[in-house]
Amino acid sequence: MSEKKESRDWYKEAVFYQIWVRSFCDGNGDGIGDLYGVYDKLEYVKSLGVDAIWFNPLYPSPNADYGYDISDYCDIHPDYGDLDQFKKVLNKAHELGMKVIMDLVINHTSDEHKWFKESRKGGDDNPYKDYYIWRDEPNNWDSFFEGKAWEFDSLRGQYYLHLFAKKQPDLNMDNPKVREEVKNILRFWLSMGVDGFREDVINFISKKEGLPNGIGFLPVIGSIHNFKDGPHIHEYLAEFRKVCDEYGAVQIGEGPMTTVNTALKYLSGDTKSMDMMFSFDHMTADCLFTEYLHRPFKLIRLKNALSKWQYKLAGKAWNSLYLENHDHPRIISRYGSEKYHRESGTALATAYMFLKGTPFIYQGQEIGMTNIKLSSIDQYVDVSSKNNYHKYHLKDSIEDRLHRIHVSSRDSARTPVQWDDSENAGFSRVKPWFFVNPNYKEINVKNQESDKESILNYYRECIRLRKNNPVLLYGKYKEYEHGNAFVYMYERRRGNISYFIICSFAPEKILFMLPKGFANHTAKIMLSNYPKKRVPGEIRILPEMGLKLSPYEALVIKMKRTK
Ligand code: TEU
Ligand code: CA
Repeated sequence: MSEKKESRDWYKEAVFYQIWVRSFCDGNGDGIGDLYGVYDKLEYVKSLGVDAIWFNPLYPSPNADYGYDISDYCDIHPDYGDLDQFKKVLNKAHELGMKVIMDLVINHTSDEHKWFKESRKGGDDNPYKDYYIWRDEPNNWDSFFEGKAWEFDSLRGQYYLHLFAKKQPDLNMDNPKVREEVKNILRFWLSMGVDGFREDVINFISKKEGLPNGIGFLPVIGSIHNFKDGPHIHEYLAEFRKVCDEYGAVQIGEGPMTTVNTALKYLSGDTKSMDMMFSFDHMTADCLFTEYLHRPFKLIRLKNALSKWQYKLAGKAWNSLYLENHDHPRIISRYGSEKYHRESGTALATAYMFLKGTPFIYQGQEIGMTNIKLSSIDQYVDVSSKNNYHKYHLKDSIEDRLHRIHVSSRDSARTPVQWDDSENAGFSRVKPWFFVNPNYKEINVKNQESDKESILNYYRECIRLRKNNPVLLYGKYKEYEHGNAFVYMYERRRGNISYFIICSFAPEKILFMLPKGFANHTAKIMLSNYPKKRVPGEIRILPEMGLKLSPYEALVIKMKRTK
């Protein structure tokens, strides 16, 4: 155990792959992705060069929020297999040299969890009575997913709090019994051999005493200060950290609306309870707060967010790096270009994979899967997409409202993975549980395996270059030409060796003037997404007249620094 403990820092040199199992691969032919499919694809995952897997919730769930409404924390959803199959997957992943982390969702359970069913009954000697947050009168908080944050329960004769969907009642973390339950869940999975947790909306679990009203006229946002980074958050997380310490388990917190300063409290000093936090700032370069409030993409906003986190965490804490996950639409459709699919997909990979921190790759991102555009809201299944559509912009035309869903829906990240060009994209022998993106004939793993310049093989290149490379792992970050609206350029430096990462986000050719002092230096090309134009391995003299960048051109060059 102590050996494992000492090695917790493995996450700093790791690349993670995220699996949303329902859409990953169907192994038993019922149209739903499962752990049999995962088992068969572990060699593929390994072939990317990744070191760890994060599984979205695999537990029994009525799927009101696709797994984030858990009805049993210590079992596997029958759609995905059973505990034995999970152990097989875990062991095989370990044999292949990959760690496995689970999703821990403890802000809320499903309303079908035994605890909630019992809690509804009330009664003074009921041990589950105070497992949830019950009140005679609701306050004015909104939920994120379904109207007001309070729902009346006729059996108990009281209202319960749900910050997310109605079927996701919030646990009462102030109750020590609930915290004991959480610790038991941690121990259950850790003693099985799991290597850590991604902890869902972890900054929401402690609510302000008395649950005061929020500022009424601002939906959701107006009440957030009453439950984000709440009064006891760091005490409670210290209790959970202690359990994780016993096993050397890695903890990654998901914190909606986390700022750098609040994140640092979780990541450093006396209150350190997490090894990394998922931040959201860089997810709003094309929207306000959330993708549904869409605005045109601006590279400057992306650069602001990335640089802010790079600079402010430097020397104090470790970043997590991602462009996609199960909650966000596909990145090429957002920050890149479906027209320049390969070019922008590889440029986006270059832009984030070499930042300081641990990169996460979401299933399908490595082949550049794009957003799906379904023709009616009834075809969507995500609770938040449906809610947004039915609640906001009701005066707009159906087309306009549907367009908002096309650019924002979480369902775009949840279409079946496109393995090949056969029926159902090779995801399943039968009709899949959800729509396959019609572009699967062109965009699929099989095609890209055989194409040296594919997005898939480019991700492999990125991971290879990053691996065991102290400059790219630990070197200092510095951004250049911040004001440039089309090019993101940064340096990773250690000692006298620097890597420069240059990515164009322009859909046409541009001339990029290198910063002062760069001209006439020799540089080695380490990676390029136009490998015929700039051959990796070649040494070039940097031009005085600027670099002619092709659409979405990205390159990594290595230079010796003299000062
Ligand atoms: O996400 C938290 C979160 O901030 C999102 O719900 C966000 O508000 C939403 O994606 C906007 O569309 C976590 C999980 O990652 C998400 O899948 C769950 O739905 C949510 O918590 C509730 O458990
Ligand atoms: Ca299945």
